[in-house]
Amino acid sequence: MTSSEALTQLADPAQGWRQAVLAGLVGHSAEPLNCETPPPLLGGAVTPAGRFFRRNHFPIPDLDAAAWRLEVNGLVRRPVTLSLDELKSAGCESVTAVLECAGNGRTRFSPPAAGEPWGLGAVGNARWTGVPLADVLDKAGLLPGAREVIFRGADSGTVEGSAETIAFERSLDLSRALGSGALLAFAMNDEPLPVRHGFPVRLVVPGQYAVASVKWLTGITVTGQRFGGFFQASHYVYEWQRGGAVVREPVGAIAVRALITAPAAGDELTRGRLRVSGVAWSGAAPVHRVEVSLNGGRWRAADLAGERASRGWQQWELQAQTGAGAQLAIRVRATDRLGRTQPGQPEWNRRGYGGNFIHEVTVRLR
Ligand SMILES: Nc1nc2c(c(=O)[nH]1)N[C@H]1C(S)=C(S)[C@@H](COP(=O)(O)O)O[C@H]1N2
Ligand SMILES: [Mo]
Repeated sequence: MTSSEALTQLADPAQGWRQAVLAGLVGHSAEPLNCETPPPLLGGAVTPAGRFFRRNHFPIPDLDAAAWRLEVNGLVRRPVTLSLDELKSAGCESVTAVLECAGNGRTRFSPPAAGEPWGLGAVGNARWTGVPLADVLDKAGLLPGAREVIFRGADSGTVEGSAETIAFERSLDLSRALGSGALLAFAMNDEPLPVRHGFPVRLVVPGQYAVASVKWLTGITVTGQRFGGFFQASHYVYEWQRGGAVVREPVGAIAVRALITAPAAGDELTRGRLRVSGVAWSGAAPVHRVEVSLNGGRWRAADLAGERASRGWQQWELQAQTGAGAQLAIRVRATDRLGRTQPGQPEWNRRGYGGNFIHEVTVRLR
């Protein structure tokens, strides 16, 4: 047991659940805490921490900031153990970035895919502030043979198929660790990171599915091998059925997606002028185009609103007319600068990752 593990308290699951439900989140489980944000609560430039989805595999550790240490070791010239003040003194940067669970949209797959039953709200956008991971690795000095960087969280528990207690661990290959703008973040929307989002320090890897963004970070190990941990090699791997074979591929860049945040499904609107708005993002490149279709009609371009986003989501809106029917079905799809558009039908995979289904909202007209 390391010193930081010995000092771990656990957050109260009943309280975590209550807070989430009061904030309007949809709860899937209290322990571990798994909750998502209904799309109408996702409008806006950033997602307030209170409304941000929560995704956990194990009980939430409530770490003592004064006792917290980050160990950086493995294939480095100068292994170090950093206190929070020492880490913060390494200089800080901020980035607004989307975190999206790789399983977001999973319940739309048919036949059903295995895993947490996420609708479309396991996503949020926040301004993260912290120390660039590349600077910390640079200070430690990578040794020849370094290939991957393993990140360890203070949370642990058992997973299916084994009685052994394991920590939450993930790795990044060196190019992503150094080149993706990853931060060791200690602030979310300019406030200290809440306990449930990784206090005191989490990794944030912009553009990658959020499983990469390890919370309650206590260890960084540089290795010459390929990391084969449970959350790296067993789960969070696409299992595509292609040509009679199963093709495995670890989840990586966040797939392009748009959500309608207003109006909400089931709203009753007055016929005539219509304003549709929402958010859109892609991990591979900034959003280039957002298109809306009304009642299955032609795709028309929405206006990109607010600031042009690079790693965060892009707000968008469309002004139109409702038409005369009793109902209106509104669909939206996004395209990024690499030309990736949301597909009509995302490719099925056993665990239902990357389900960037087109969002459709139906409203009533009067
Ligand atoms: N230590 C730790 N980090 C973790 C996880 C976890 O269970 N433990 N879950 C990951 C997954 S799958 C997701 S989607 C995001 C969720 O981050 P959030 O709860 O801050 O929204 O955290 C990632 N980092
Ligand atoms: Mo996730």
